[in-house]
Amino acid sequence: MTALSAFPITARWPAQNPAAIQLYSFPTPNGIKVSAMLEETGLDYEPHLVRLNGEQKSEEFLSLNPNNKIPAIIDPNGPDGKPLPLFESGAILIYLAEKTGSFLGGNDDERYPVLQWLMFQMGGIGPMFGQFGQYKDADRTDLGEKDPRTRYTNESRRLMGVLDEALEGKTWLVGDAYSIADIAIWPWVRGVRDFYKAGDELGLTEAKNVTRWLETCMDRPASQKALTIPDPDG
Ligand SMILES: N[C@@H](CCC(=O)N[C@@H](CS)C(=O)NCC(=O)O)C(=O)O
Repeated sequence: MTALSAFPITARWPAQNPAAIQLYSFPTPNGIKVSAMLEETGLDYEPHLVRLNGEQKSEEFLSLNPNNKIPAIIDPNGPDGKPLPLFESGAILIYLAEKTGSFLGGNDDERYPVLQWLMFQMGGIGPMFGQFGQYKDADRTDLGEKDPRTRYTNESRRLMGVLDEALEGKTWLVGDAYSIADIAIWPWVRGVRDFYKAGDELGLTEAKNVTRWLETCMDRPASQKALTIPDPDG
């Protein structure tokens, strides 16, 4: 049994070269980002086509990325020589850059600006250009499933569900310590509940793990302090 065969995704997309990084993707912009990086680095990799006609929602694919989106990878030779499964193209780019010591800026001064522009893409360019593409051809009198409010509601509910599952039986999102993964997400979940008052609409009320986790995050003195920094009445 190779290390890879422990990953259910390999039953549907078998590895011909189990020593290589396994790439599960489709050539959309987010997919191309990772393929381009793999080509640039010269790392040995094996691409698997995941058709976006529902294959990304198959049980096998979800076992690697519960968020049903390409790209995702498994590096059979990850940190400490152990296999590393990873999704989210930005995280994969950072991982491959650190693994190869390349494309993270020419020196330490450039590292954080590189990450800044990567986040600019992940948080701004990708979601906004992508949503533009979703609605570009929408018939304004009959939006049907393309109605933006329906799409954003459904997608937000789906993401809440992914988060809830990720927090099953866990205090924190990753490992056993509070991390920037928790810090980045809880203020948005709180915003859904307290600012948008959309806890029911976006599935937070039924997401028991997220609700518990939000309370734990918000109980931290630093979190409580952060709610009024800078003082909005100041
Ligand atoms: N934030 C994710 C976004 C990935 C993403 O949106 N992938 C699209 C293709 S570009 C996808 O797989 N969509 C299928 C779906 O949503 O069901 C990343 O950067 O990896």
